[in-house]
Amino acid sequence: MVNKLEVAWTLAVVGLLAGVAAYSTVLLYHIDSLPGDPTEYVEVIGHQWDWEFCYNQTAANPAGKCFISTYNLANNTVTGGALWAPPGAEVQVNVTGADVVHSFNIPQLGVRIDAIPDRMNHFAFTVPSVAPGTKYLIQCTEFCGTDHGSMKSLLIVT
Ligand SMILES: [Cu+2]
Repeated sequence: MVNKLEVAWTLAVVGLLAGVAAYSTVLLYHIDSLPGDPTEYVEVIGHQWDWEFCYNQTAANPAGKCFISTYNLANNTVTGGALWAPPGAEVQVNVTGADVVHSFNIPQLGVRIDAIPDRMNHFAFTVPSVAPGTKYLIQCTEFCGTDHGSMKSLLIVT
């Protein structure tokens, strides 16, 4: 009698844990899934101490160029280039580092992904449907040397 009860509660716990494991596995698999057809792909490269953005060929950017972005703290502008995306766009960023470990972060949009040399990390986010010209600060959030604090750029809604 005791034996049957022990077997029953052991099997009940095993069943419960197997269910939790199956549910977690499915959830973890989907949590990292990227959109099948993003509006825009951008390669983001962290350098000491600037962000570089590379775009695929489009009608607006036929050469598919890369831009090194230099941030000006005094007037919240960038020169050289930025992360440009239209409102509502599903943007997939492919993030790497050129020299040391950086971290690509857009705090207002909950975007944060490490930029690691010799590794390509992927992340997708949706640009809010806001007015063109809206800016979101991009900043490095992994200490990467003396000018880490000024390693910033902008996401500019086009
Ligand atoms: Cu940094």
